[in-house]
Amino acid sequence: MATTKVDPKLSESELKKKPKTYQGLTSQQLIDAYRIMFTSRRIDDREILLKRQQKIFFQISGAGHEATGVAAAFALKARYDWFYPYYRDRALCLGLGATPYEMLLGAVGAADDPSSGGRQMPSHWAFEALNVVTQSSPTGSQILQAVGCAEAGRYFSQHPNAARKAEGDYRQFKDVQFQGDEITYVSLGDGTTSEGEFWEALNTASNRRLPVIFCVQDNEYAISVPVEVQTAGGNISRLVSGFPNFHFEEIDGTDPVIAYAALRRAADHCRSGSGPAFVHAHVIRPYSHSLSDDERLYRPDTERQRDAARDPVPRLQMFLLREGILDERGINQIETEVEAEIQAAADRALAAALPQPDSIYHFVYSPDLDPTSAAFDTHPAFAAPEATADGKRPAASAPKTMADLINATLRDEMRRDERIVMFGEDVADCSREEYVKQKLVKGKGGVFKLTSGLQNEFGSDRVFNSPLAEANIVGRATGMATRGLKPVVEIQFFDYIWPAMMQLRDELPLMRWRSNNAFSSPLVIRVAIGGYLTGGAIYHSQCGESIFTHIPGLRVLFPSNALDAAGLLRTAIRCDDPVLFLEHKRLYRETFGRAPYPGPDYMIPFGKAKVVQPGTDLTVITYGAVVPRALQAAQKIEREHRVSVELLDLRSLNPFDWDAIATSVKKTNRVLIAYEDSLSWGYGAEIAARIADQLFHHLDAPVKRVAATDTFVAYQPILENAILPQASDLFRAMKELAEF
Ligand SMILES: Cc1ncc(C[n+]2csc(CCOP(=O)(O)OP(=O)(O)O)c2C)c(N)n1
Ligand SMILES: [Mg+2]
Repeated sequence: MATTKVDPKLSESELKKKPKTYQGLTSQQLIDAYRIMFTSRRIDDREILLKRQQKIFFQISGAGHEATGVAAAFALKARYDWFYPYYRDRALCLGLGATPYEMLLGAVGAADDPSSGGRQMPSHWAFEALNVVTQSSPTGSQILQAVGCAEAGRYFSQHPNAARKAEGDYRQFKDVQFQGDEITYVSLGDGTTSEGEFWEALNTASNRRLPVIFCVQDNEYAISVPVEVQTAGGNISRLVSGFPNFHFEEIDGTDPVIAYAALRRAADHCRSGSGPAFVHAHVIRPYSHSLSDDERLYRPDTERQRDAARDPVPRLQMFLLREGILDERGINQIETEVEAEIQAAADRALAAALPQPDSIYHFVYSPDLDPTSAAFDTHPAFAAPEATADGKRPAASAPKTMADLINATLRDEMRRDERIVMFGEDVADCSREEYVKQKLVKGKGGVFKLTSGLQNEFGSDRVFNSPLAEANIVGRATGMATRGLKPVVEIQFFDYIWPAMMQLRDELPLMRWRSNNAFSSPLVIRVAIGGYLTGGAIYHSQCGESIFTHIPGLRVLFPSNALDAAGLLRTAIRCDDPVLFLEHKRLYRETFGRAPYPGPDYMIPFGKAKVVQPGTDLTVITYGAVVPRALQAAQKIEREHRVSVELLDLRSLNPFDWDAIATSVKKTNRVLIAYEDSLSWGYGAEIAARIADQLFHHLDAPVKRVAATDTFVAYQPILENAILPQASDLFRAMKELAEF
């Protein structure tokens, strides 16, 4: 635990007189605790003043939560354990070693704010050197990440070689540290226990006996909503008590001695490998929810006075006096020193350099590894592939399906990089692995069999099934990747990606940008997408890629053939950014676009379109399953009307190949954008807008689009055909455009 000043030390004779400890806390530690708690409260007070003076722009306090925070800092190990705190954890962060100056830099939004460089609101803690991982504003989105963090720590202690640095891929830029008996601490408020992700996290931590301390700081309110409205029966401890493998504590979190004892027991349970712990700390919230809230609107004075009597700061002060640990002079001395330190810190923070406006694009993506670069441009080596786990060695030249080559790429990369782990629904060959060992069953390996054989070859700690919970998959993967693992996870159907949307929109792609490059979570999410299935209907046919290309920080790929899938997937796995890898289900086993195995190092850079066929009369820009349909239409129009179509397959949707588009449109002067998703607000709208904006003078005809109808995809094939863009629709649009 770190404090910034030397405390009034007890003299030798005083120490002899007072060998007494308080649940293991020495008198000196209690003095330290008081200094930290008082510092925390006074920073809140200073920020409130600065906000009223309009020198800072937001304030949310840790007031009333200080005792639990400082107890956690004392019970855990700074720079050793991992921390996913929430905004009330100011005292925890001070206890771990963060300084008032650093916190006030955050309040000002200074360039040197260690949490975010002025990008996040104050109290959104991130301290790289202290293993305090960047947190966000959505309540509860940190909890699954904490679970993934704990899983990564365990994985590295079981696979220490995986932690080694390697050149030429993301590992070069990701230092891994781990401790065999480390703990991950995650905290949240009482209201946040209503979020589904909270329950998903407890479930997995319990099931996998993970060393996670869940600390619920229950101040009885979530803004104005009281705990009995959030939590059935009004007490979260009662509801969670059935989870196996947990150590449970329910305590008065305004008493640092009680809180310390509980957190020590929790830590002992976790460190021993027995499983997670749940600490339910009853605290108070004396300063309203935030400075934007006035709790007098919904809490009567009687209730507020009752809370005030439990205020942890005066309570600890009284305790120190009563126990004779400090006298009034000692208390005064600490308080004077703290006031002076905060004054100096505030003066410095207010004078600190502010971020430059032109820095806004820094760290949207990795500054170290550019997946569009020539380093990811390699030639296929069409030699015989490695033997598969079952000893089969496919013929060198045999064309393979997209499904085959994705499976082969995953296998190659898992052999090459021990940091890769795979999980998702049904991705394992067989969770009850003894069935496979006893040769009772062959194993499944994905509903589309894309991960087939990987668990059998690489083991159940590298390839395993997740619960049926998409946020669980993405949230845990994000936490793992923050620690240096490379999760390559699967979302079984694009139609069911939505439970993970909070993680996908507010967490994963922002880890780097919001922490000003202190943290990052490069990983791959493979998603089976798309229709043309004859019976796929509404919930097994969806596209919707533009929703994800709209998210800065997320790379989005959509290959149309086996070779591109292999090359782009390998780049995705080796790169240093989070990647959404969209695999069209209809293309998995299609005859179109098969290719021989291109070797274990074949890569395609992101952002490079492929000219499927060159042409001179008009350009068709497309990707995914529309590529073979557009090709069919292009060949027909060439045959029947001598119209020469240049067909571009974008392959990579973010980044996309603007140069290829511009070159082609300048040549043909006519352009059609075709995509499988419903027409309005789709991916093609952005491309069309850019062409209109930047290539206007090169156009001889309006920019056209062909896409699905603005409906969902229906089950009956007659309806499906009418809804999804067909070769005949493309043909008609090409003809109109050529004749314009
Ligand atoms: C997902 C989400 N929904 C709503 C909000 C707005 N919000 C911020 S804090 C908060 C209340 C949180 O209450 P609790 O979990 O009890 O924590 P406390 O603030 O009381 O410590 C709400 C509703 C949010 N930040 N995130
Ligand atoms: Mg609360």
